[in-house]
Amino acid sequence: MGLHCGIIGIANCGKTTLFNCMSNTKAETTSFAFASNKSNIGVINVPDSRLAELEKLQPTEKLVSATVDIVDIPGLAKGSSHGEGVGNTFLADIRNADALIHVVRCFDDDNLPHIEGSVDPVRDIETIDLELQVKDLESVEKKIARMEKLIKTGDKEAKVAIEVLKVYKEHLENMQNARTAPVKEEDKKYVADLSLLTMKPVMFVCNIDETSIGKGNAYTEAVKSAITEEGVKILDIAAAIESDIAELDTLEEKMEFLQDYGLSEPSVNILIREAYDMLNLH
Ligand SMILES: Nc1nc2c(ncn2[C@@H]2O[C@H](COP(=O)(O)OP(=O)(O)O)[C@@H](O)[C@H]2O)c(=O)[nH]1
Ligand SMILES: [Mg+2]
Repeated sequence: MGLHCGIIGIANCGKTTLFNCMSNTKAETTSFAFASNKSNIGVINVPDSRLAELEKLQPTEKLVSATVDIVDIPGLAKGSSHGEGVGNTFLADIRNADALIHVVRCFDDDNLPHIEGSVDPVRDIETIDLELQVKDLESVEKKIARMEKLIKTGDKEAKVAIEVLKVYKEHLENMQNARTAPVKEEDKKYVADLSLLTMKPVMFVCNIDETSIGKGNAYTEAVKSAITEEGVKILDIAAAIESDIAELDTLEEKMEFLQDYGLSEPSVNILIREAYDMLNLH
């Protein structure tokens, strides 16, 4: 089984649009908030320009590129950790992911009302993070309860485990993600079995309109100021434009279209490479 990368984000931020550009499969995009409760899965090749170059030098029978499984996970919304929206079956999909791509709406569109009444990507990130933190807190608290029982049987390791688990508990209660908890590398084993959702490596995609390509906008600036976590990548992608490009038949047409926007390759290619790097680093 390949590496799994999950696409998350609030309703209508462009997850499925982005998924379609990445995977070239056609899943339904719609503006109905809880349109789908099933995750879309696609296997994508990691575009590597070096592979093509190598092929020229030394033709091989088959060009083998790396692959990543990409999963478009709908359903996350305010209150979804309590079963609102489509319920929380999607949590299993997030739990199975090795890394996450968090898509945020950074475009205005009067025809596409935002579920919260306004476009505010920083609020949206906090909304999603909070839902995941609530779930993680549940997992940590359950394990603390289990360890407390073990301590009564004289288990010494359980005592150490509880100390570490309490650090995570406090961190999550302060609305922080598990991956930033002040815990030593060797102590992380005490939560490894929990597959904490906010422990997973994440990168952000700001879904922008075409006029913001290459320069960003006030929304993307706000996201960049809000995400202070070290090593977390933030990419601007105009998903709607990328999906138009993906529809074109010939490479020439695609290149022409890209050049009109000052791009040298589809931004989703960059995204796929970044996602692959993120998966391999962890
Ligand atoms: N204006 C604009 N609309 C977009 C963009 N990306 C997606 N949409 C539209 O937003 C709606 C929801 O997109 P979808 O990908 O289904 O969002 P999801 O709920 O996150 O999967 C669809 O009608 C898309 O056509 C964008 O960059 N700009
Ligand atoms: Mg969708």
